[in-house]
Amino acid sequence: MTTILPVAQRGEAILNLIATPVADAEFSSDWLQALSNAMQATMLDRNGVGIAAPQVYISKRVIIVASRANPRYPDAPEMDAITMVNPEIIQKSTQVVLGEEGCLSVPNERGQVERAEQITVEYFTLTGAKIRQEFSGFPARIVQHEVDHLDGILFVERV
Ligand code: K2U
Ligand code: ZN
Repeated sequence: MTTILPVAQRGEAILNLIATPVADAEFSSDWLQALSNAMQATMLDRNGVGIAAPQVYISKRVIIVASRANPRYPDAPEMDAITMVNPEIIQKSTQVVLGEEGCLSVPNERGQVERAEQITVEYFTLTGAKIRQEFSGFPARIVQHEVDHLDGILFVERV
């Protein structure tokens, strides 16, 4: 059964917290899988290209990144949704790029945000496998936007 969760809106304290890392005991758990499924269903229901657990009132370091072509980024790559647990951006290009962003927690607002063009992210899968992956362009933007959520930062604070 698909669970659509309520999405926290700007001004709600949960969005300003530093989210807690997922504990080792939670990897490969039904709980973590259910959280990922609910986050993905909620993101898709809102036509998002990403979502962070704090946005659905869970202050844990879990994000989903799911780039797809959209009106603002017509040439964005289509990618299978990636669930990242305890993501860390370990490298950022000096080259930055300005781009339009929105946020499921800040409806009816758009803004130009400067992000690193290319990043390297280390994260864990739901079963605890450690992954190191490079992203550039729109997917890199989404990762940076979602990791900001884990650190209590909304894109409007970067406009
Ligand atoms: O975290 C969120 O609130 C989801 C945002 C993610 C996002 C990241 C980078 C740039 C824009 C948005 C939602 O996807 S907002 C809806 C959206 C979708 C495509 C392009 C712009 C905005
Ligand atoms: Zn957002």
